[in-house]
Amino acid sequence: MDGKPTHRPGNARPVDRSLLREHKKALVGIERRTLLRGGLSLGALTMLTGCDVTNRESVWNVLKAMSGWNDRVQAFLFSPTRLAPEFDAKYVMKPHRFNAYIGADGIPDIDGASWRLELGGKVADKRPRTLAELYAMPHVTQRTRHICVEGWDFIGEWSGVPFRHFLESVGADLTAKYVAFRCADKYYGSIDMATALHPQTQLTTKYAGETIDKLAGFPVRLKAPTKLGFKQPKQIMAIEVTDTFRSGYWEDRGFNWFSGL
Ligand SMILES: Nc1nc2c(c(=O)[nH]1)N[C@H]1C(S)=C(S)[C@@H](COP(=O)(O)O)O[C@H]1N2
Ligand SMILES: [Mo]
Repeated sequence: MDGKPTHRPGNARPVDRSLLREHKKALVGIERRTLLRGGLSLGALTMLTGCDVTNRESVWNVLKAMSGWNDRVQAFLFSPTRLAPEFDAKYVMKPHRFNAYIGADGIPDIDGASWRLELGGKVADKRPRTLAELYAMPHVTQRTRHICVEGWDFIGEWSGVPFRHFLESVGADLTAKYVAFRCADKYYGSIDMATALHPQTQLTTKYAGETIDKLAGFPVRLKAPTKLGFKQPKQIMAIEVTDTFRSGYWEDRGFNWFSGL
């Protein structure tokens, strides 16, 4: 990946049929490899096929092919050190592209002054955190591609507290298996600890340099660019560190829990 997107956000290219056919061939070839039977990650597929999974149509094809794959094998292939590609500022989509299971009209208004982040499970210091406390923590900025399982994507710029730093600051047990989230709009989800500790996973407070609005997840949302959009909860109300598997809103509707690279 050379940091250049293969298309401008929102500017769909015509579907390249020959590319799709090549994909099919590659997939069949990979399925024959005994070692990998049963599961593959997006990252592994990129490496093995040399196909550009950052292209809109190929991402969609890969996702469709992935949907039946087994979470455990995918997690096995996940590399905690492999980074999602980052992009130049000129590709950042403004305004931010919104998506949620409810329409924009249904997104709750949250009062930042009275909002508290609840902490639960294997966390030493469960005192609820204020937004001011989160704002005071060190922030990093990333320009990465957000990929939704519905088949669209955009490049955005998110700033936030590295999630590893946040977890350490509250005394979370980093050997626990999962981190689970509950949101203001009844959305919920969970990620594996390796993803939680990934260097690009952050508790986001800003989009393109401005405090995120409620559509982008105010007061805080998770950004985990090694995961699909639905693994990145917005308007977080509670975080739990746990060894007990917790499902998610879209996982309960049939999507693959791992859903990442
Ligand atoms: N609270 C909440 N978080 C959510 C969702 C949602 O419906 N509610 N949708 C998920 C899905 S499917 C996607 S693609 C992204 C969209 O994030 P965006 O609006 O910043 O593009 O948010 C994810 N997080
Ligand atoms: Mo999504």
